Amino acid sequence: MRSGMTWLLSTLCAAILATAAAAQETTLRAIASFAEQTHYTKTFLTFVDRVNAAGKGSVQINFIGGPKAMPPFEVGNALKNGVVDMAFVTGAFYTNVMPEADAWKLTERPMAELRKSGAFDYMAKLYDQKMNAVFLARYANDSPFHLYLTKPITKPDLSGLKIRITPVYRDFFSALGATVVQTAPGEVYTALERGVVDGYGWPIHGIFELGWQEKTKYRVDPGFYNAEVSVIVNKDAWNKLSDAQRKVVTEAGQWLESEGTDWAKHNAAEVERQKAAGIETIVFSPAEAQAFRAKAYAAGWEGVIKQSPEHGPKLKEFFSK
Ligand code: 173
Repeated sequence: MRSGMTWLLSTLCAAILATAAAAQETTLRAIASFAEQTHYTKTFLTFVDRVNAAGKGSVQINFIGGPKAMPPFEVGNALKNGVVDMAFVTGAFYTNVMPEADAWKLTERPMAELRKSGAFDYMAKLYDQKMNAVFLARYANDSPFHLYLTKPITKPDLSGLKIRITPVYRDFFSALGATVVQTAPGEVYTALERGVVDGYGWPIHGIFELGWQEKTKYRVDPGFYNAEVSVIVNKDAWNKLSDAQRKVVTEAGQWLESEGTDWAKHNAAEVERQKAAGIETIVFSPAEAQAFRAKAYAAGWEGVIKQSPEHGPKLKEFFSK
């Protein structure tokens, strides 16, 4: 009788616990480091919607907000420490936590290839060790950065010019002789308006969303590097998810990385829009253009290797063409 009772009770308990576990919904708190009206963050919100639809009753993402909710350069530590569970961010914003993250800008191979070659696994290990994070998906890709100016130049020489940067552009623009000023994207408009800077680095896309076309006279061609914006997840939060929950988030990540945006099409439209807005292009001679790009990569890798003598050379091998 006694053992029958115990059996009944433990069976009941097990059943109740199993039901509770199945019913338990996990919510991940997510932050974006680009403004909410940008194409970047709008697409991230589509990713969030996909998770929330497929993960109904299982896993949900609670979008906290953009850079007004948390300054971009603080996102790395917040993700590492679990203040947020998920971040939509570019490597240049968290070099304080993981200097190697800035090397994503130097990839000259598609993500699908990097995921097969060992390059992705190498980076994933660094995210694990240095950032307490899981790299879920790269969103921005196949899009160059450019130098935008309020004053014309005739050759690849930025002597006497003050240029707004992030770590993405620091080594290259410094090598071209610029005085560099680091700011978050949210401060660029005011810096241009007040004449604190004579130009800025930014990808080929996105300036209209921030109103910068009003203050931009020139775009320098060619572009250089490869813009990166990705979704990363706090490792403790990731490890707490069940396999089924991880599957939901992973599949949305795969969508974001491979189908999130047709960058070639998006960028072509942005180029047209810049032209229509009267932004002139400064085009170097073929020889100068080639030297300009070569200098970009040389300075970029030199910077990465200086920041990370241990991993920089290996990343160069993996990422370069
Ligand atoms: O703020 C920036 O210029 C920057 O570093 C960046 C990186 C990736 C995409 C857009 C901007």
